[in-house]
Amino acid sequence: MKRLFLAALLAYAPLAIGHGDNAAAVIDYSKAEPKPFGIAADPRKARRTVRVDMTDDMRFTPARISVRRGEVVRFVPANKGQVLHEMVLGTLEELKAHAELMKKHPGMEHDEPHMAHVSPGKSGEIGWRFTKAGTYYYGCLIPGHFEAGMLGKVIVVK
Ligand SMILES: [Cu+2]
Repeated sequence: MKRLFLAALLAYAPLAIGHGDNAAAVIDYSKAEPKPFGIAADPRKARRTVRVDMTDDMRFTPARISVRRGEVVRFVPANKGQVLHEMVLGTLEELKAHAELMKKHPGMEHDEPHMAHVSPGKSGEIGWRFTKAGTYYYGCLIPGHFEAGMLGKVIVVK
């Protein structure tokens, strides 16, 4: 199972969609693939914008967000530090597996609608609909950052 997931990650890696700093890139939300933690959604349809600051002390602020099931959230991760940071949504298991993969392949390009890579001083955007109640996470998977505790929690309530 884990092996399959990693293989899938590698297979999708070259399909760079390009958001974050390339906010102009177009994502076709009608073709969004459901994930265990929800589905990509057009951020222009969001009623709510959640700004998340990312800092070089390896923290997200806020580090805990509560959303309603079905609600489209527009996340705006802002990099307040001096180094690259990213916001990647997922289950804790997926984020851990992905962080391991990033450690093994530091130059690995990964880009999908549930993540934004953000250069210092810039901000990115993720549009997401959480389709199931539960606890999900967002992490920075740049090698060393996740391990240092760069992790936040999304509580999805009914
Ligand atoms: Cu980071």
